[in-house]
Amino acid sequence: MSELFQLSHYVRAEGTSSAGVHLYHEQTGTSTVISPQTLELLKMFKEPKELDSLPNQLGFPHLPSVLERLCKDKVLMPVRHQGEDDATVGYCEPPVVPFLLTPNVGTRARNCDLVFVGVPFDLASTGFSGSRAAPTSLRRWSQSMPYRINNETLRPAGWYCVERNERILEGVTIGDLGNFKFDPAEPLKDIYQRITEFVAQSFTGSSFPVFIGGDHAITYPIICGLTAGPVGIIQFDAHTDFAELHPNREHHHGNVMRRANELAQVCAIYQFGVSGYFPRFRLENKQHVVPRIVIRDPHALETLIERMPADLDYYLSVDVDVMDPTFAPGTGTPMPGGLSPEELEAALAAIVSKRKIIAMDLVELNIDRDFHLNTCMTAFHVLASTLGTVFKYRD
Ligand SMILES: [Mn+2]
Repeated sequence: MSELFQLSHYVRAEGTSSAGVHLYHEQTGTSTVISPQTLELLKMFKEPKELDSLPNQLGFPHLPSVLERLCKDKVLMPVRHQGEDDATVGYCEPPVVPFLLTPNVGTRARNCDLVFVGVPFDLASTGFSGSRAAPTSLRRWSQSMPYRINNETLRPAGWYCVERNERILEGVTIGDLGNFKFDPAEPLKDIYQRITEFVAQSFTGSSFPVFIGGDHAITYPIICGLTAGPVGIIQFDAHTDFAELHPNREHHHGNVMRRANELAQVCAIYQFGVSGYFPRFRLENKQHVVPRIVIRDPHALETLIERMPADLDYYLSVDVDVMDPTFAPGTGTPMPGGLSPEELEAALAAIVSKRKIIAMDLVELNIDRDFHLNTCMTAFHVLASTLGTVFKYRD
């Protein structure tokens, strides 16, 4: 099989003149003028194609030279085959159904603006296991929002949101790296170590990664690999996840934030939506607990956000159990009296529009406990809305 080529993510159509259609390449900063006929040819390369697979009846007298020029101008780019020269792909298996049906999977996902990764790990859950199925279930549900390229601009079309009366994620390229692979018989510390290595090798550029758990234990090795800091953590969770650590044992989903609190690069941990009864409760040095009454009062929430350092990068971690089990029964350790999806969505929008988020995870979505996929669809809705806001305010 000869090499596959695809329309570069960085090319957009700027308009037409008597000379033809003007293309601009965001990465090289160069402009190219092509004929309307060549534009039709380019649209065939929204999906990967072999150069010599094009039908002869396209009517181009000099098709090979046209293609050669498009490749020289980096309008058409070769698609590297999965795993060919990229060690990081070895950490993942390709998705059965990609998030939002994006064609950018495996290696091709890496340079996208928004990159999904599944971490189907639930071996550190003290409650019900089952969150390992969440990445694939969310992907299936996400098919209701298929990723499309705008035929005029050749850029990602995004989606029109009725409630906001605006398009979200327009122009944002989206990829799916697949699911992080591990052997359930591996020692936990080895799995965590490889998650850290994988994250450190995969996210060195400007991509915004979204990690879909899995249980909450994955947040610690992700942060270790993602940044040397300084970083703040914004956590939405019914629990603090500050249970005591035990010497000679790995962390689990119930004490993952106590472990994160030990990291030098973590400056602060803001915990939104914590509830429950504790025999003993003492805040640790970096820990800020934000009760639900503050989240439900827009003015109180604004005041709190103003107190969060403005020049800090933040990692966002959303545990679906912060929502009430009425809306989100599909979780390993449900807690009554939680947020409604609207309250969660509004609070997330208020925060991510004012503070810089560098990456996020969505954890503890337990499909085995998820009757009628309530939690899956609710979590996906909140996730799509939040990512829309993140990219609206991103530099
Ligand atoms: Mn949690």
